[in-house]
Amino acid sequence: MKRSAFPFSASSTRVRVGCPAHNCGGRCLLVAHIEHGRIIRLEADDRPDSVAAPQLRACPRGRAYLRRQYHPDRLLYPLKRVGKRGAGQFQRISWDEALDTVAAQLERVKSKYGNQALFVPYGTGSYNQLNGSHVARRLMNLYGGCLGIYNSYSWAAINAATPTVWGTLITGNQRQDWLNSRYIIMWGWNPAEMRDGTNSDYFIKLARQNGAKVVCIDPRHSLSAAALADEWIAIRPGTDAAMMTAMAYVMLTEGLLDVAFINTYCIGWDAAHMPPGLEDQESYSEYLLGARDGTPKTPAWAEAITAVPAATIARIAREYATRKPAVLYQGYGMQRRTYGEQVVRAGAVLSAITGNFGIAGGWASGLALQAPDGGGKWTVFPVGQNPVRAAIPVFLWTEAVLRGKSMTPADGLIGADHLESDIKLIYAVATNCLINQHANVNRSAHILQDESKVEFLVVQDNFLTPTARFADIVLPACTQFETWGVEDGWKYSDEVILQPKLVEPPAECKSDYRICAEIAERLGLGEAYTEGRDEKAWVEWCLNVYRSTRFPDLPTLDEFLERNLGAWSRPVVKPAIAFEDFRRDPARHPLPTPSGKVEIFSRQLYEFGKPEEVPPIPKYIQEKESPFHPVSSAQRRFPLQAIGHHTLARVHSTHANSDWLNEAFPQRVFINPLDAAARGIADGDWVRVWNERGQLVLPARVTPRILPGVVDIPQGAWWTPDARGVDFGGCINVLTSEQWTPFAFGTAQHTIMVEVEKHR
Ligand SMILES: Nc1nc2c(c(=O)[nH]1)N[C@H]1C(S)=C(S)[C@@H](COP(=O)(O)OP(=O)(O)OC[C@H]3O[C@@H](n4cnc5c(=O)[nH]c(N)nc54)[C@H](O)[C@@H]3O)O[C@H]1N2
Ligand SMILES: Nc1nc2c(c(=O)[nH]1)N[C@H]1C(S)=C(S)[C@@H](COP(=O)(O)OP(=O)(O)OC[C@H]3O[C@@H](n4cnc5c(=O)[nH]c(N)nc54)[C@H](O)[C@@H]3O)O[C@H]1N2
Ligand code: SF4
Ligand SMILES: [Mo]
Repeated sequence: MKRSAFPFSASSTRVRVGCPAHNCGGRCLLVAHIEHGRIIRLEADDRPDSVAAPQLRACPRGRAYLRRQYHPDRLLYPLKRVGKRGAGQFQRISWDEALDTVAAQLERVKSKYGNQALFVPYGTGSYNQLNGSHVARRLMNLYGGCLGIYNSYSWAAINAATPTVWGTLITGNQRQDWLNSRYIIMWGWNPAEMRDGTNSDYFIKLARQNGAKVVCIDPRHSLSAAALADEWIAIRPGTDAAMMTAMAYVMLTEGLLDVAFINTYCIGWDAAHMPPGLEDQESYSEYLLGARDGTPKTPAWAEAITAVPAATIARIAREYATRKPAVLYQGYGMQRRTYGEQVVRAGAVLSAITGNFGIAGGWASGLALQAPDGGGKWTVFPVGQNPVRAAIPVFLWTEAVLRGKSMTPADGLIGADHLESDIKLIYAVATNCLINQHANVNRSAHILQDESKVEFLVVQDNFLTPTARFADIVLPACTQFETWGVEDGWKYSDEVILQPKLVEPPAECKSDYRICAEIAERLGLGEAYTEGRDEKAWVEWCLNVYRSTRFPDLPTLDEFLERNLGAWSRPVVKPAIAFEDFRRDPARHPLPTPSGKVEIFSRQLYEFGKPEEVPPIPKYIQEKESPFHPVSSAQRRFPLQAIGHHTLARVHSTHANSDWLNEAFPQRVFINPLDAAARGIADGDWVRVWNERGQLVLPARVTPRILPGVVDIPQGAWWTPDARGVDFGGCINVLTSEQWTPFAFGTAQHTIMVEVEKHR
């Protein structure tokens, strides 16, 4: 490839550049063709390819990026609201007026209510170090702080539950090790579509070429079931813990387990191996055999719950227990549910009792950040310390608006036993989580419409999103091709990717960093915020951090630019294996759990004191909104389970307005022919989907690729209500519930029931 000259000349140039770092599940390299100050073409990584350092191959979203970059609806000027909150009526204003207003409101709310009234919500529009919500967090931290958040919409239950078993989140091997595996279960995992680290699908393909059998367990015949698996097992959503439990039952009763091994490495397996002082508690084998509750967790028991035939459950149990080494990889969709913690623990325990941890080709299930160090450092840009210690679980922001002052640690509040203020000012950067991506859109809209609650709302984005329509001030951010940036991998990371500024921002757009710096200036914090650096200088600063903490051989910015490197990858020649030491010598290398062992029984969960919803051993618990509720209840009106998978068409709601991606992956509700026939619905018909929280109207895709009784509305389409509040955009969050999981206080957005009928 031709070298490029920086800064770019007017003539044609080809530049390697990181695909804009949204929360897309990957991090890839693009080659941008630039002519006369405009990007005219994007191609995929053209560097040499190897298993140790594979090309960072782009997906359709990256390849279609120019439709977003040059979209006619890009925000170009600051706006101020002129109509009612949420009505979407705005007027163009100057940057001075916009930023003076934001600064004045910050000062007003801070002096009236204190720093706890200020809030920067979860927002994942940019993981580029120089853009996105973290640059606003730095501003807030310098300004005395704002109400903190912890956890995420992505991984709430899995983040909280994984360490209750393993004591750490770093339970995964580096992915090149999958090539050593003989059996891989993709459990609710869809890496062919839901990017989960660039190249995860590629490594599964290589493992399969090496002879691994791949099984996919998903209510949908997903792209991964089609492209990567030898077998698809359709399962009823929210019941995976029952299948996992029955698998353990089969292993136990058929003598497929090495009990001495289990008792060496684990605590809580049987009555003789319980934590000291808790010997009278129910052990895992007692639960499996039904010794206390009278219900043996047989495959037949699980069949009635999961809709998976008992013989299949037993066969998968035998295969996973004997065809070693084996990987049980858990996706995250099934933990975004009412009892999301249980499925995570049940899966982790299966990997432990079968001895599939700490060995090449195995996999200690759970979140599985990669050994040895957890992979990427999501934020190296120095956001600083938040002087406000109080933090809420990110999913509970509406509670902090409605009743912040009465929230307590029982609501997941940490760092304080109460809050001094409700949320009064929101500075929303790179997020659609106030409306589109949060649960129960109609409820969130109602809350935000009330100007006596959130008194001031500023939104900073590239488009007038459903969230931005509720703003008092809208600030136009440039795209990541229009400023300097740098990023590392998504979950798995053995690379650093540069995002040189390719083109000038259109009209009056500015970078997130520049906007925050200009607000800082007005608050008397200009120098403290920038430390004299512009975006490019901070990129150099970040490269130095990567170099000193993870990648000693990382090139300098000048080398990156001169050689048009785009990305730098550390080859993985000898993949790291999680828990290798513990496996070799558990006495000398105990796990960082209270017992030093794998905690099938968790004392921490026991002490949490909610055994019905947070049992100390993993259990299947029936969800509140489920097909099993008594027919007299509301569930009878809403007989179908609805899930919303992460589609290849979008990064959540980002790209929702892309014409190319919408043509390739039109937004539809996927429904089984049996359910469709019962309702007189034909493929392509417009249907109404509703429950007690809202309704939407969209086309139906009638397909046997989804289990009967389940519908799927891919999450992330833009909420587009008509005058009566009926959504015509296909946004599943008009139907989802704001209820949270019992231990992690995380989103349970996938647990909902709906009804579907033909739209007339
Ligand atoms: N029902 C349901 N809801 C879900 C999920 C689900 O599975 N089901 N998944 C949840 C998950 S896992 C997540 S992570 C969240 C994601 O929710 P969000 O974090 O809200 O992610 P996006 O919807 O992509 O919104 C990001 C916004 O950032 C903007 N943006 C992009 N780049 C930039 C930039 O450089 N600067 C600025 N200022 N703006 C930028 C985009 O235009 C977009 O409006 O959604 C959650 N919501
Ligand atoms: N293309 C694309 N890739 C993405 C994203 C995106 O928006 N688009 N977002 C990224 C982000 S931020 C995140 S957090 C991850 C999210 O990754 P996940 O949460 O894993 O993604 P989902 O699509 O919600 O769920 C994965 C699979 O689980 C299935 N599933 C749903 N419920 C159940 C269940 O109860 N049991 C079983 N067995 N399967 C179930 C779904 O049908 C789907 O095929 O994806 C990342 N990658
Ligand atoms: S996976 Fe993410 S980084 Fe890679 S091309 Fe797709 S959108 Fe871009
Ligand atoms: Mo996510």
